[in-house]
Amino acid sequence: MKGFGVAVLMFMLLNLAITCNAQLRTGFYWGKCGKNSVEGLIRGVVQARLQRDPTVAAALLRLQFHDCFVTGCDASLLLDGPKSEKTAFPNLSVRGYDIIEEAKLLLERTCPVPKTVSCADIIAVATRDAVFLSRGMNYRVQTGRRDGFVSSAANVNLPSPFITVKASIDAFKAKGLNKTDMVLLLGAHTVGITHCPLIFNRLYNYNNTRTKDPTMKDTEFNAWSKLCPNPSSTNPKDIATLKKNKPIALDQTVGSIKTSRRSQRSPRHRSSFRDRPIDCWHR
Ligand SMILES: *[C@@H]1O[C@H](CO)[C@@H](O)[C@H](O)[C@H]1NC(C)=O
Ligand SMILES: *[C@@H]1O[C@H](CO)[C@@H](O)[C@H](O)[C@H]1NC(C)=O
Ligand SMILES: CC(=O)N[C@H]1CO[C@H](CO)[C@@H](O)[C@@H]1O
Repeated sequence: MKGFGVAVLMFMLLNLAITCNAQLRTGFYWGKCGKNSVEGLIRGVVQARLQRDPTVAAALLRLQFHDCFVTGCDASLLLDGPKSEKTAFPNLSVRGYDIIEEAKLLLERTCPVPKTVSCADIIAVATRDAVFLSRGMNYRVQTGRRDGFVSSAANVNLPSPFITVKASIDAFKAKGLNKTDMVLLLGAHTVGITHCPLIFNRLYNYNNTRTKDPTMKDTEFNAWSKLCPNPSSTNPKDIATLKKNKPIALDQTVGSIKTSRRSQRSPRHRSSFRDRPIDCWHR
């Protein structure tokens, strides 16, 4: 079921990309990196990371979702800069940049022609591999994406984790995605965990009332407060693991399953990957 959901999710993400870029095809990189397999090299990086940290799959799914939802799958999420989303937003819960960086560096070192592989493709392939290697489905990823180099604050429209379900449905609808898509996208990209600080307000201080959201059922409150008992925690690593066979219902706000929040992007920042510049999107 999880594998199915994730595969559908990826299918939708790929569709988002395809509508923006008609040249995508399976095996775009065949023969473009000497005798090396581009996808094989990326998979090696992901596999090594996953062995050390199984949460990498969720991190990459979320990274791809955030990238694709805003201006398509163009790696614009990787853009750095003094006011870029990555730095302005409390980014500790957004992870996986370093995996993309590691794969990019490996490809730059290995392929005879520099800048052969786009970061947008690395994200798509790495996410697929992380899903598959976490016992999800395998699926073909079409490649040939170009990295974007424009990033505009006006385009940032990821729904906040604190909005109502209705508002979330509308936000997805504006992207041509329906309720099924929404549930899969919001649910799958956490792969079974959520961040406690995102739901503390509903559990312990709803609308500054110092008590729970009155619309939250007691059974639900009991379940969640056991998973997230420390209301003062601001540690983004404070997470609740959701039990596979005991789903906690999605109720009238989506915060409980959602972890996305966006801040402003600054226009046109070069990717610097901290102090090591990689021209991720100019190919
Ligand atoms: C959403 O669209 C998909 C096809 O893209 C379809 O399979 C699904 O049933 C739709 N869900 C709803 C709630 O309309
Ligand atoms: C939050 O509290 C304010 C008053 O303090 C009230 O006007 C508002 O309707 C409340 N909002 C919700 C969503 O309960
Ligand atoms: C990947 C990234 O940009 N990480 C930054 C997150 O924010 C902390 C502090 O705000 C920075 O030190 C990280 O470099």
